Amino acid sequence: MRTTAMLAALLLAAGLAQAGQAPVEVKNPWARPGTRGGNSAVYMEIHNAESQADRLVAAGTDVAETVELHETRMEGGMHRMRKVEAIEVPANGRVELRPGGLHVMLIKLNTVLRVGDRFPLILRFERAGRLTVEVVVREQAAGGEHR
Ligand SMILES: [Cu+2]
Repeated sequence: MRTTAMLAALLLAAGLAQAGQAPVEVKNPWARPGTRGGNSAVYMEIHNAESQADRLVAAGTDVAETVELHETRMEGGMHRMRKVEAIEVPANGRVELRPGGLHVMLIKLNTVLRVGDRFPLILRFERAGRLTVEVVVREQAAGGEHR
């Protein structure tokens, strides 16, 4: 299965990454509720304490068949999503994944995601290596809109 292969690749990459003080920190990871077979998206703040920029290059989780890095842009008055190769995390800075902007796209959920549910998400950074975060499912913050 595609997810399994991806997780295996992430685990391999993690084994090669150097262990050390966490240079990258993820705050408030959350996902929108979703139905089995449907889609969802994960949002978070990524902080980088290093003096060099890092990049989020992959993400994986068992709750979805496919996981992609996406950005949403306004085009002709409409929100359009597209896949991106990586999400830049500036040196001594942060990047925010939020509704209407960058997000981790969960495609074809293997399970229902209800408000209050939690699931692990593996993030792979070019420099910082692998990081697993616990994502909580909650309703979208007021004013935000996905798609
Ligand atoms: Cu998306």
